[in-house]
Amino acid sequence: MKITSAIVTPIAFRDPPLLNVAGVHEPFALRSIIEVQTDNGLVGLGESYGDLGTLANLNALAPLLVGLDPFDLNALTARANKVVTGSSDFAPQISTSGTRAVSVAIGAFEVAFLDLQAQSIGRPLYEVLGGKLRDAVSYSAYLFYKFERHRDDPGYPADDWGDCRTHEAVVGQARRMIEEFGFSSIKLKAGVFEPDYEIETLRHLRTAFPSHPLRIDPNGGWSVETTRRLMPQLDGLLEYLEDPTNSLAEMGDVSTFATMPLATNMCTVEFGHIPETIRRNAVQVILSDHHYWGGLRATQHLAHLGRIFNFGISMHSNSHMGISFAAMTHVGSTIPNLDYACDTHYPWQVEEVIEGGKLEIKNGSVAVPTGPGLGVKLDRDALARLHQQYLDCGIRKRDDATEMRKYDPSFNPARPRY
Ligand code: GKR
Ligand code: MG
Repeated sequence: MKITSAIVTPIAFRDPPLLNVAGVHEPFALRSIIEVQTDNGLVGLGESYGDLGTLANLNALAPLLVGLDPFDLNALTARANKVVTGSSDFAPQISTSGTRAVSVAIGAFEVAFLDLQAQSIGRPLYEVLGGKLRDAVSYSAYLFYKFERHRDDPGYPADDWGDCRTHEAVVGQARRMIEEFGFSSIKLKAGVFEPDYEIETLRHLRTAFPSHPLRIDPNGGWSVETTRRLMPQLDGLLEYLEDPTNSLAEMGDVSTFATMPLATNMCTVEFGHIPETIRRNAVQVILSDHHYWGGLRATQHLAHLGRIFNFGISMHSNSHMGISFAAMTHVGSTIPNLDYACDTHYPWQVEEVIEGGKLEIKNGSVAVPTGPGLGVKLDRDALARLHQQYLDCGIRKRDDATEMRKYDPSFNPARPRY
């Protein structure tokens, strides 16, 4: 089996006006869809970021994959490293910075390679990852404060979640997520309002859902001293506290007085960050993400380090489509120490690029696809439509801060905000 072409198609899909410390989501989120074709007529799929920097790397790498055997993941690694860093070494150096772009490029195509490997033997992808340990992977209700509609976009219909900036509206959002999808844990995206207000929202959630584990994620919006002041209020309320502060050093400081596990998808984001993370005992849970850790096998490696160094594993999410969701679910099914329900933005998405529309979330979980490979196929009409949407929307890089200035011209995304 030899690769005959690799195609990267940027898409834009509708995204609600969700609030976070950086600002507010724009009317469209960007992704890239990867198709790798082989001489035996198979197509392997991948999905990654859709910003110009990522697209440049993926487009530079794509032609260099022609002729490779999709089982040759080492060749993929070497070529990704060469394209992104210029180095002829087989693999990126494990340093404290700088490997992320290589990992993103590997991750985007590795999923497609693994999809091809599994399809070629007629087995589901989880089997080439060592086999599944569970039939379904759990996800959490990912709550956001949000505006009712996008500003400056009169043609864009308001979503059906409404304005969610009060405690009651966020509880209503959680109720709907739980009724529709059966989630059994809850994450609140924070860093938007005064922390005391956001903790009051958490208390409302606790009252409405007494047995659902709660998490809050201010994306580094709080200082160490603010987090210290808030700790008595958070004590006993949280399953974990995600990225209250913005660096490993600060997370290490918070860890000395935190009464619950700390989690991150911002401070420990490369293998080179693991030694400092452990040295400082900076976090007790790492949110894996195959898109930037270097693929599905790298995600398994990260989870294995968790077993060695005693940190828990959860999973991070950005706005994404069903190809990523299937990949997350396959790898999640193979990780013994996936201790927490994973994040997903999927309930916020109304458009889809895979055949048959959106994957089903039932009882808070997604069933691991059992068809050959990833178990999802591209809907070519949808791909063409979402690519046209990309061409038309004019967004080329996510910029929540500029979007927020349409509502509040004085908005400053600097962190810590509080
Ligand atoms: O989409 O607003 C968002 C999230 O804040 C996202 O950008 C984060 O990467 O969900 C993510 C997180 O857990 O930090
Ligand atoms: Mg986070």
